[in-house]
Amino acid sequence: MLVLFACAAAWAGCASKTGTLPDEGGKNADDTPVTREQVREEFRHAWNGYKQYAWGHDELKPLSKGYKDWYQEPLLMTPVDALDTMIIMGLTAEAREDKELIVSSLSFDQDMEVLHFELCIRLLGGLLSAYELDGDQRLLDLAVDLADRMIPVFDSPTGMPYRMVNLKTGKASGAVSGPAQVGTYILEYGTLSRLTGNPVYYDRAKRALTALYERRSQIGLVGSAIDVNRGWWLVGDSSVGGGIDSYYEYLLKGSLLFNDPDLMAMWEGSISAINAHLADDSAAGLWYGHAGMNSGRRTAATFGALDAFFPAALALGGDLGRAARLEDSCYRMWTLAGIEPEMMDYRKMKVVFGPYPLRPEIIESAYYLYHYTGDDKYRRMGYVFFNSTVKYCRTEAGYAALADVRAKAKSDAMPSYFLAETLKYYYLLFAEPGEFNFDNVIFNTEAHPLFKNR
Ligand code: DMJ
Repeated sequence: MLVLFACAAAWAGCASKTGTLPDEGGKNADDTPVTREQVREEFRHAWNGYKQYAWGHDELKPLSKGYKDWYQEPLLMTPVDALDTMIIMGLTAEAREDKELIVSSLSFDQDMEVLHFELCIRLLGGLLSAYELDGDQRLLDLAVDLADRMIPVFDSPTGMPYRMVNLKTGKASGAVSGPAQVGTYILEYGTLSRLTGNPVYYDRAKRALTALYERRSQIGLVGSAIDVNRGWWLVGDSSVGGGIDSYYEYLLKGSLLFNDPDLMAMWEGSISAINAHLADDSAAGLWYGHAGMNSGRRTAATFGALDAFFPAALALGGDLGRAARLEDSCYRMWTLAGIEPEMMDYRKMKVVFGPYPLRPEIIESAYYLYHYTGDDKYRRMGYVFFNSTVKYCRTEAGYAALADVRAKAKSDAMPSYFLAETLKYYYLLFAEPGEFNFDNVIFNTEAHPLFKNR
């Protein structure tokens, strides 16, 4: 833990400079400064709502003041997802109480079918990261138990995982999958290999990533649905958005976390195809749209909240120019309706799908860009994002997703990633210089930091 908080090197180059927010659509946005203490208080507000109304369950329902469990038995989605955020924010009492709940009541010995992707990024990632920050062996034991129950998903003819697994029997199912659900495992399973000395976890995850990469089209793109038994593409629509996103993210992050040149070569092969065929660069700014994986022809000029992780990926991959231009576009997306829609048409500058489920990606990208450039503009974007989230999503019991950003109508959900990712990235964006060492870690796609070189 000490290493993480002590080193100031991550902040080199972050001397304050000033930049301007993009003008378009941002004129009335509230960029009143926000402090990390305010973020910490809002985290406590959300956590207290969970504690009061959903304790021991997966997620808070912030409007009806109840709870939601994903499956027949709770798997503590919110407590596990939130634990490392508490540690990073210095919320010691909350972290102690949360950890006690987890180690005393979380059991994966359950006869139920679960989504491998979601349990991997939220629970396996959360347990591993909390273990690395806190050192409690019981967290690692839970992580090993979970991974050993899930690993049969990789036993397909192609090595690409099935989508679901029964935690008791190991029976895997769901052969129709997509790139994100095939290729978002190397960070968590690889970290487990490093911590246990057992290479099997890393090997399975890498084999899956490689099998998917080998099935890219001649122009280097992947589609959005694939049969993992036969290795055939079922849907050829290509983008960097939902369903595909974290496959690309894990090629890059896996190569950096494990110094793996094969993964780096796959990232380099992928990013050149993405920039050649998905980037849409015009007077209206830089966007990344949809195209056919074989033809490269534009199929839709849409971009959404999930695509907004891509400036962070570009920045981490060294392309600060495109990263900055794309984050400017993302800012326009946010300010179109005063808070971020799930999907917009960037040629018409129109919202096409209106929910805001408290997503983190745009804030993650502002944090990465602030880290790499030191440009104060990214903190001011963060102020706009944070102030509108408080204004439109805060409720008496916590935070609520929006059903539609145009009407600002709320919906009865507070996803666990709001505490794992959204509030963590706000906190880190507004943190003190030297408080957190970005360069020591790689964040998994759920914002759980995993250590490099340990
Ligand atoms: C998170 O669970 C992860 O970031 C995932 O990769 C995509 N969606 C959500 C947050 O929007």
